[in-house]
Amino acid sequence: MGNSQSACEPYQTLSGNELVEFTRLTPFSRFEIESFYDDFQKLDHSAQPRRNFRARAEDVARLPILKCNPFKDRIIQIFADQNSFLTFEDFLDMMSVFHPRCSKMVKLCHAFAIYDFDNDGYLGSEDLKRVVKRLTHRGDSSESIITQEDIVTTAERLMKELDLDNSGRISIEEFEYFTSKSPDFALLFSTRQKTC
Ligand SMILES: [Ca+2]
Ligand SMILES: [Ca+2]
Repeated sequence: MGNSQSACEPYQTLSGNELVEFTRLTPFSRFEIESFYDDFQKLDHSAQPRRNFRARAEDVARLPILKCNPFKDRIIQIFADQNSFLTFEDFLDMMSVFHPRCSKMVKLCHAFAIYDFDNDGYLGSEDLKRVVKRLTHRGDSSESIITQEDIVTTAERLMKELDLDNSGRISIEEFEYFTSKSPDFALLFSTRQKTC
């Protein structure tokens, strides 16, 4: 997504060309994009708002759509750069995954990547334990409402159910098969998750 205006130009609003481009490349309406842009620019606390502003991951994590999501850091990490900053384009790409019109396959691939904590392309036992722990966290703390023993038992049960070829790890194909019967996985990218 290009930016036809100078990076040094003070922030005013998105240009007509940018709005046309963003509405073409994302599922959002012009109004939604302008609203997102306002929200995004509010994360810029510098004296003079900048067009090339990049938001810090920890600031993005405090936005209402993410702040109660137990995987917010993982979600943001996928779209942020190596230094944990997001441009407005990165932000729009991330918000697109939350959109109801975003395809199930795109949501599925992102969910798989978020659950794959060690980034080895599979969901292993340790990944599942971390997923279960986060899904059962207590309020906004990192503590689970179930015991460590129950976390391990639940992760083992999940592994047994999803690991169709008994390889000891879950491939994206096995994950896809599971989620085709259990659509709740998409709640990870639901805009309804607003209470912690
Ligand atoms: Ca893994
Ligand atoms: Ca397997």
